[in-house]
Amino acid sequence: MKYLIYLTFIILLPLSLFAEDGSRLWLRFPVREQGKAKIISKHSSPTIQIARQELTSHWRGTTIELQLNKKLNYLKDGYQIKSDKDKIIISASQDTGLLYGAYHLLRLQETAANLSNINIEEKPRYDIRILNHWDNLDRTVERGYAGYSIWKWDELPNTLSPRYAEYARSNASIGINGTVLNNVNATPDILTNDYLLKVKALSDIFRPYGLKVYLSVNFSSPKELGKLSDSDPLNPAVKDWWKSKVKEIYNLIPDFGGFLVKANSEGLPGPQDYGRTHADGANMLADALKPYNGIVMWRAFVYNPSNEDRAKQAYQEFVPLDGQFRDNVIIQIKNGPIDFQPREPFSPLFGALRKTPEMVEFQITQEYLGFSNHLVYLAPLFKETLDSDTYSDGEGSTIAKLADGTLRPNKTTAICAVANIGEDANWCGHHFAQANWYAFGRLAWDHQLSSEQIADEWIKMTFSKDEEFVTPIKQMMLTSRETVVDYMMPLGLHHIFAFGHHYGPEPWCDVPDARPDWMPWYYHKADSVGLGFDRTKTGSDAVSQYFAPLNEIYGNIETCPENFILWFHHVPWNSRMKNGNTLWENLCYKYDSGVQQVREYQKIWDRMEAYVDNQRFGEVQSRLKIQARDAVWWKDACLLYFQTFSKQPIPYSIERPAHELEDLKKIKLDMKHHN
Ligand code: GCW
Repeated sequence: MKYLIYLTFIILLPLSLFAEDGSRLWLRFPVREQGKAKIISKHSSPTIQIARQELTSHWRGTTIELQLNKKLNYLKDGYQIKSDKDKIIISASQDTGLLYGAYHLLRLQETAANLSNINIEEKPRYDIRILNHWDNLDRTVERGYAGYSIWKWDELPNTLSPRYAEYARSNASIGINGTVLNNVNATPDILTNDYLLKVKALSDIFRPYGLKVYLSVNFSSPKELGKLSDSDPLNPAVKDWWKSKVKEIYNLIPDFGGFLVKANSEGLPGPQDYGRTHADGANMLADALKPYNGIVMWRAFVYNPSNEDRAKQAYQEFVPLDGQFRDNVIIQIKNGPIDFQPREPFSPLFGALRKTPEMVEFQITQEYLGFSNHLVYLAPLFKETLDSDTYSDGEGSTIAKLADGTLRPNKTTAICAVANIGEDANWCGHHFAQANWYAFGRLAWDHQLSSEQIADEWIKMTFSKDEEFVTPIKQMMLTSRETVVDYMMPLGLHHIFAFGHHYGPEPWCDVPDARPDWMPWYYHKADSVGLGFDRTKTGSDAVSQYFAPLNEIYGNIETCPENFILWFHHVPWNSRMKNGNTLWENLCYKYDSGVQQVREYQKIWDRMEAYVDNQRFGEVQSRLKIQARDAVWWKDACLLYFQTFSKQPIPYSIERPAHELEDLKKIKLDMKHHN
């Protein structure tokens, strides 16, 4: 019997090695034939060793020389790649630059780009390009939909999963150079010596890939862990506790990056517990980190149940503190003022802090975008924020340029996103969700890349270079974000998710005694007059937090972009929109168009069967079925519910509802999260 099991294992092994389970991500380089061109380098380091190894194994072209050149330090960890007679020279001032250059060349090879007369110079737009893992120490992942955490805390530091190096390599291949290992809802335990030894083990694996480790910290750690009487940032004993903790960390991890902090937000402790400000709290940590060049990423995601519009609160909290932060503090701001919705206008805090560096926080994990069931390519969402003009320093003050130091020189610039990575074989749950990890890395490196170019690269590296495949799949990806907006929350609707989770619709939800700002009605404000949140001057006045002329543009129902109309206005059901239809009609058409689009995606995908391996084809196909069913669920739930206010028929030209409202109201998904 034992023998049989052994035999089956041996037989199945080669199969599983080559199973197309998606575990290789976009790194599907062919193995290079022997006896081909050489890879030369005068210098050596563990990082250069990896660069050489990658090229030796996978590069099929001419000889490559890797050169360290201090004169190129103006490129930071960027690089040059140049054709030089019969070889190609990659040069950089840092060894990580050489590694990034090696991956750039391999990407060109894999996307069938022209490799003659190469002349490339690349400088990353942001210094710190970092993933935020919302991974808990018990290996659950907050808002994670790809299985348990890849960090096996219980086995660390003695057992090291091969996935750790694969993770670092994948990040390096797209220029990501930092990772926050644990959830912003941090437990003090991460700072115990036991855990720090585990963190050290990970950082030792990541280091040669240029990937620095950061940690989320709980503001109460001195009290909880150090048994101090409080965690007041002005208490000298608290300051000393952090100083010695930071010293302990740097003794273990000399290149440790710094702390990420969620404080006084959603019930977490913070400086305000002691009557201090966010600046007091951030500065205390910044002082402890300063001698080691560590930084503090202090989150602006703060809001309280109050009479004030939630969308205004981060701005109100932080603008008065501008100028009070140490120079190694960066304020980390979610792209929108509420919370990673399918579509939000940008947070008005961008550009409003004139003396304090700001960084964008995106969410790669699809908390509000169908988890890992829905195919949604997020580069267009990321770009929408990055390309938004805040007008803070006049026309052209885009968020990308404010945060990358172009408009306001910052000592350190950064950009981050909440990861969608878990233990699943394909890392991200949905094969296409890998594209969002990829896209974040590429945009963090260069926000000028187009969504289309990034999709093009990713498709060719991940699936196929055949244009018959690339063209329709790219089209599907590029439209997928607008599609999800259409079937979930068109025209500026937001946060009408079910209370127990953020997956399905529950616009009717009303939980007695629950926080109003966690209730869908707080956001959609449906009544017999119309729909939408009045944030104009006569409403909550959130519009006034935007710089001119946006305050006027958003504040006027005539000029407000229609994709934000219900974000900023309470619009009468019969109000005419630009295409001549009423609000109610357009709402119906939008939901319907979202549903029809997903049906199109199913057809597109089914036609592609010949180009994709069976496993990935089948898995994507199954998830598209779920997405199509969910889209109908969303459409029916929202239209049938809003119809109880509009009292108008659903236009006869569109697909009829497939459900009864009362049945939809009974659906309760069993999910662990509260709001
Ligand atoms: O909206 C919330 C999410 C929480 C998350 C929080 C945050 C980590 O639903 O799960 O907690 O945002 O960003 O801090």
